Amino acid sequence: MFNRTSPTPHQVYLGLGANLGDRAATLRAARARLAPSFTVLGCSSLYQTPPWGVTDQPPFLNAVCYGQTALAPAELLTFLKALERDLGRIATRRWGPRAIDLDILLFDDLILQTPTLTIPHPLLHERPFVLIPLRELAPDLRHPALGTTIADLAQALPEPDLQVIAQAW
Ligand code: PH2
Ligand code: MG
Ligand code: MG
Repeated sequence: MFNRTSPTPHQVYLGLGANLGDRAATLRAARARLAPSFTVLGCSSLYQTPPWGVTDQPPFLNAVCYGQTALAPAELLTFLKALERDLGRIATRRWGPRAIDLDILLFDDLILQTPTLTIPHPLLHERPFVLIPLRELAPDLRHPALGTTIADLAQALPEPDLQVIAQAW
C-alpha cells in the first residue's frame, strides 16, 4: 500500500572557500548548516591558499567535504546558493572576494551540463585549492569525464603553494 522507500542518497564532494571576514568561522558555520539536507561524512584539512584566477584579493581558506544528499543536482545548487546568502555572501565580480563559496565538485559519477550547473565542476582539474584537499579524501577517485585519478591530476599541478592550517576544524 505504501511505497515509502527513501531515494538512494547521492555521493557528493563539495568545495568550500572564503576570503572575507572570519573565514574559518564562516566555513565551520557552512559545514554545520549543510545538515539535514546534506549529511557531511568527512572533510579535508583546512588550507590557506593564494588567490587563483583573480590574484589581487586576500588569501583564501579552502576545504573539500564529502557527504550524502537525497537532493537532485539542481536542488542542491539552490540549497547551497541560499546558504551562501544566509552566511553573508554578496554578489561581486567573477572570481572576486567572497565571504563563502560552496561549489558542487562531483555528484556520483554524473556528467551534467546545463546553463546554470556543470558537473564535475569545470575547473576542478586545474585548481590546486580543490585538487589537493580532494586528494586527501579520494586519491583514487576517477574524474568521470577525464578518466584520470584525483592523485594524478593533483600530481600534474605546478608546485602548489597551499598551507594546512588545521587538520580538524
Ligand atoms: N575561488 C575562486 C577564484 N579563486 N582562489 C582560491 N585560492 N580559492 C578559491 O576558493 C577561489 C580562488 C572562485 O570561485
Ligand atoms: Mg568557486
Ligand atoms: Mg561558487
